[in-house]
Amino acid sequence: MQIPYQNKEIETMQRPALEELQLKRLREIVNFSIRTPFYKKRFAKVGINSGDDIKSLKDLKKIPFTTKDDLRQNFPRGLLAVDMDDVIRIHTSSGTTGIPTVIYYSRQDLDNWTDLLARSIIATGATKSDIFQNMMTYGLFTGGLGLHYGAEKVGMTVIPASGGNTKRQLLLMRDFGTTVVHVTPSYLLHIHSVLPESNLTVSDLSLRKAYIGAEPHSENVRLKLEDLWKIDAYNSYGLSEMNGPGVAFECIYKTGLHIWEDGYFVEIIDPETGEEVPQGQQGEVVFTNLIRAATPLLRYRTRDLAFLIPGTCECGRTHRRLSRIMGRTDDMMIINGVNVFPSQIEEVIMKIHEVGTNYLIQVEKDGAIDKLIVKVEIYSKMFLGDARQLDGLKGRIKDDLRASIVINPIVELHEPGFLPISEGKAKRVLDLRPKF
Ligand code: DLL
Repeated sequence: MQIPYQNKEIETMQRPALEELQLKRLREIVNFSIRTPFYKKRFAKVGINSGDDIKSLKDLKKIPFTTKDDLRQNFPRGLLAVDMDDVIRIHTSSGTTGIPTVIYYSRQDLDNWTDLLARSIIATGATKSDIFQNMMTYGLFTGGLGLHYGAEKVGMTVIPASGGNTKRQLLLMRDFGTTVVHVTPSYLLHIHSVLPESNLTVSDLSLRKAYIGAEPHSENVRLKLEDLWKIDAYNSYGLSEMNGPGVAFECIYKTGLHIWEDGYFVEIIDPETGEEVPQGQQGEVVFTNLIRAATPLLRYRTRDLAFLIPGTCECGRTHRRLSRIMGRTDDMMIINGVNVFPSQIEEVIMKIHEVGTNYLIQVEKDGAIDKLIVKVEIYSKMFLGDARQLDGLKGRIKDDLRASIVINPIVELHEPGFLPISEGKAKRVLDLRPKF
């Protein structure tokens, strides 16, 4: 079988040469990092004064981990390593309390990222003849613009549809003959359920492939999507802190996600001890971005749990494969592809003085779509007043939540004592979505 490569030399590079390339890039990135007050201080503590002090890849382990909190505490420019005039784009990560995590990109950074996305697309067998509809949200979220530029680089015809408006998505697919989509798996399931209302069937459309990512999903969800749509579905993984999508992507064999190791140095650690786990064992994924100068991030703890798949892939690529994401080490929820921490919700509702102390965050499935219900107890005197006052309060809570978490929740108001009181550690989140 003809294996499609974008850059065969790099993609099939023998491991010693690949590691040599990683070392060269790591040294360069250390030189950029040292320009930031944050890393300068960190490196001083471990005796690193320049990239030359990194003698082998093992020396990376001298550098302490970087966390999301480090990014927040150094907001907005504490991790910026180039002149602001050289920054041509900003993305931020969803799912942070108050302060977002910001990533700056220089022109070269964007070119590097785009290149990896083009590589990912080509690895799935797609070509310039494909019509690509990007259903990931355009904006500060990296799923929109990231894939967009990658697909243009491949030469595909790009439909920048962004998320939502399902009937229009289907019309675009029909009218322009979309062959490839990039989408969250839950949304692609939902779109299928809307086909009858749009008087369409799968055979009226030309879809052949879907790139599914930005949220956890099981092998069964992939198989279901492939069966419903009669397509091939490829797992697409990434995170804003590592540019966005295109960190790891499945090739035509769909046996795990190739981590583009010339761009990202991967470690899998025991989240408790920080020590590297044996190959094949599940742990927390840690990445060092080797291809971004404007916001260098070294040994970034993703909080995602996964493992490296032993052995090599039939495609001939030497870049190792990551398993699907098995869970998280923190309480971050992903609701319809948007990251939300319970603390964000608490922060909003506790600012509203009519709200009492007990609340519950419930997440459930409504068909394929995630539904967020925020149940709050309010002081009983509120129930004695005007019903319009209650509606007003509900509306206010909803608006404030939407502004903070970018998700439209259902808000329920309850009298004190309605919600269960937990003895000991409060259980604030009830996630009723099926587990995998
Ligand atoms: O979700 C980037 C992205 C966009 C990836 C489009 C793929 C497609 P963030 O908003 O920063 O960035 O969220 C990153 O989402 O740490 C994982 O927990 C989760 N995630 C992303 N892709 C997958 C996936 C984008 N394929 C966080 N499977 C990550 C499971 C995923 N979880």
